[in-house]
Amino acid sequence: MSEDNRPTDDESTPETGRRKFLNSTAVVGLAGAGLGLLSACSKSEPTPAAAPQAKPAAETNAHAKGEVKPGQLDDYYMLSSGGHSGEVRIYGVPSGRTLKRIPVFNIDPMSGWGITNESKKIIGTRPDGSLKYRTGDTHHVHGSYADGTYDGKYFWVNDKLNNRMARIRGDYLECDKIIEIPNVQGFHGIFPDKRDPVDASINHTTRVFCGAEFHVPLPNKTSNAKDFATYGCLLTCVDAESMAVRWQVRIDGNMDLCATSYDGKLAALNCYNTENGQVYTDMMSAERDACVFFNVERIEAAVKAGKTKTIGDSKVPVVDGTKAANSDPKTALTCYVPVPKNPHGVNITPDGKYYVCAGKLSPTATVIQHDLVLKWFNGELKEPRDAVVAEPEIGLGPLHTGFDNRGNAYTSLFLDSQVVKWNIEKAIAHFKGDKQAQVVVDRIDVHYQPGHGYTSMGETKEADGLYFNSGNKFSKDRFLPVGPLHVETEQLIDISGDKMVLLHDHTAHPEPHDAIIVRRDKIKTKQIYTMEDSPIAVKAFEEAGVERKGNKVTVRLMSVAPAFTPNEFTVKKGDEVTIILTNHDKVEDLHHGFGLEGQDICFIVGPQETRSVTFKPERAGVFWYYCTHFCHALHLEMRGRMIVEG
Ligand code: K7E
Ligand code: CUA
Ligand code: CA
Repeated sequence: MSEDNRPTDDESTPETGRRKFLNSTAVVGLAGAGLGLLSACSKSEPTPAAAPQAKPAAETNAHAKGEVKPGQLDDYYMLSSGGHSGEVRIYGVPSGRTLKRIPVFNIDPMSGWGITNESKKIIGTRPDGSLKYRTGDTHHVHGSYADGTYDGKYFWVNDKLNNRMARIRGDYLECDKIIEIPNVQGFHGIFPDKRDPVDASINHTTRVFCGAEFHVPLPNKTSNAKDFATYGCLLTCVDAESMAVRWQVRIDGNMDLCATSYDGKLAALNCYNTENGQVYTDMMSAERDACVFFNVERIEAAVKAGKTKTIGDSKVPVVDGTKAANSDPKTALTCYVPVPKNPHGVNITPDGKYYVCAGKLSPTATVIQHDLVLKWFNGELKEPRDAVVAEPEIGLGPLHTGFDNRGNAYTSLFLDSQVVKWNIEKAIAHFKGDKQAQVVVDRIDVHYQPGHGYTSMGETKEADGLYFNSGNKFSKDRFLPVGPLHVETEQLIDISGDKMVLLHDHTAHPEPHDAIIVRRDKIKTKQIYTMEDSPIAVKAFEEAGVERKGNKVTVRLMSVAPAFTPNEFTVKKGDEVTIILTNHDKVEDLHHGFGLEGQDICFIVGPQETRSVTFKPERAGVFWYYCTHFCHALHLEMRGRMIVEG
């Protein structure tokens, strides 16, 4: 056990650590039972950085066979989308243990997300104070980069349902910002850039690119509904820091998933509906669709030069990225590389050389060479299709591709229920005419129908080639049946050898799509909040109590285990009551909950954190508030009364 009670892998016997933890809790408990002595809680100082002490697996390879013994820590964080649960999850890899569920586009009574004033402000409210949205559909989580690898600062996730993008800050692993993207529907793929295409000194993420799948009338007016010529899709660029929408690009076809180059120059999005079809038969009619490349530097210049339009009420500058307007490579903003019909995911190799676009309806993967696309933009390559350097047949229903650090790609095959390992250089040799080249290296059955698959650190230049996680869409017979709706299967595969080896299954609540597997030293979390960060913190006992201004009542509360101060307050029926609660406990993990009987209010406050809620009591009477989060031997006794006068 380290100084700050954090377990480390050096802790040989879990038992020792456990006893120490219980001891320190008992001390806190006794101190707390002394009733509200603040000094008793400052025993343990805030511990800002939580990077586990032991070396990550990339150095020790400690868990290469996927075994994490009791008391041991995982080597990676896996940040996963939660689909139409609206949340983001964190799993440990290789164990598959669930570490956290981060509420984002959903409502979460445990933490109070969508219930506290602070979270409502992030989600957005209507004039009457109610939430603007309560649902979301997350597909893709990606992290901010510095020097071609994760810097742990931010993570972004899309909401396909209400066309929003959320940011999660890496230190608390909580959502801190949500924006709406104008002029689009079916917002699907996202990817942060990895460096600036113009300013060489900016070697970190400053933009996030967002694709949109569904064609909508531009502008979206009922009178345009039958006029398909007005329909279109846009690529959106969002500023990583301010989260403002910087610009949009009008394109032909639609935008599905996204990848960005390591030099910052290009964003690539696969397009399955070049036909601009409204029904699936139309969307499948063309033999070829496209992988569309966006020249970021030129787009930024066009925006600066004012070669833009706006759409409807939106003030976002929109540049023209359609084929017709970009036929001259030397000035083109976009390059449409033809690929077999209805492709899905696009991923870039860790060395930054190739994009792999999966075939979906075609049993192929298309390999597009990055510097050849740049050559096309310089007028040195005749046709965009000439940037394709391989198109191996790999199996049925290829969707997504992960990479190791040895030149191999791992593609999920939805229809075959397999993951196929194939070698990129061999595929290129085969495409050039070397029919002896053995492109496919190995295949492994997964259970069943995989969607996304991704490797440890595989979206960075630090890809380590140790693990591949297969996110399967159907679990069928893999787990105890729990009624008509089955749990999803996540399968961890050891890719460190020539042959892929299935290590284990773990469950996931429906329904994850994409995830990233981030080495644990990349994420440095804070364990304690900073009281000063909240402008409304109740900083001392003298500040606690009730303040009335007309029918607006502010109740300032403090929590110190095992008591709320004050433990009684009085308001009137119909008052607009705001409760502000500051948790004065400083011990790591010592959260208190605040549940208020009959008022639909429930949230937690972490050590040194402040949160607030506003509501109108509708009935007179006595209503207990109690601690919902087990905190202390006297947790059940931690409560107080709200008296509502009629
Ligand atoms: Cu293939 Cu939304 Cu990334 Cu699902 S998407 S799997
Ligand atoms: Cu405070 Cu339970
Ligand atoms: Ca198509």
